[in-house]
Amino acid sequence: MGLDILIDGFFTDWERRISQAVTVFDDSDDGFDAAGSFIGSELSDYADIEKVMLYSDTDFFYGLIDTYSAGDSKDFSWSLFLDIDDNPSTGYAANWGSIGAEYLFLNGILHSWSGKSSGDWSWEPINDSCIALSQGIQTQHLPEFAIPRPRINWITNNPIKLYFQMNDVRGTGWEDDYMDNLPEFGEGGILFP
Ligand SMILES: [Ca+2]
Ligand SMILES: [Ca+2]
Ligand SMILES: [Ca+2]
Ligand SMILES: [Ca+2]
Repeated sequence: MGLDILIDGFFTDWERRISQAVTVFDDSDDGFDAAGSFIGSELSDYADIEKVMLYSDTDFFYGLIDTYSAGDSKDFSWSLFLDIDDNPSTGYAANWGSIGAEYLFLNGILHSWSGKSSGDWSWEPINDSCIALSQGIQTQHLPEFAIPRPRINWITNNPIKLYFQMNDVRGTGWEDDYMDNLPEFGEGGILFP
């Protein structure tokens, strides 16, 4: 089993799979601050999600986050919440409880939820063979990843639900961050495939 999409932070190899991939578009200038207030055009282009592309084969789940400009990887962080059973009552209550995430892919490191109640921010990193760019690895690239499907316990053809966040790391702590979400706050997740 080999990778069907190259994890190199570049977009061009997705064109080969454009008819099979799922593309979900996001609005421009629709970010929020950490308090949940709309900040619109203050969001930097490199943290403003334009679209995500999703694709899977038998072995891997692939994704790409396309922003309005490529950024230096130290200026942003990215998160993907995965609701593997498409059930908001199991896992972490992400996106204001509209999805229930069993896994969190944070800057390319997979985590398994270990909380007891749905509001617990409790994640265990999984040491594994996920492949991802670009956080602390390369700069001026778009985040791209491949997750082996057994690592997220997704071995059926049942759809999973996904929620993306891109943080503009402008200050010294999370409270200084501006963020963009896909789907927007409280609006659930993307069903894939
Ligand atoms: Ca690529
Ligand atoms: Ca956006
Ligand atoms: Ca769930
Ligand atoms: Ca958005």
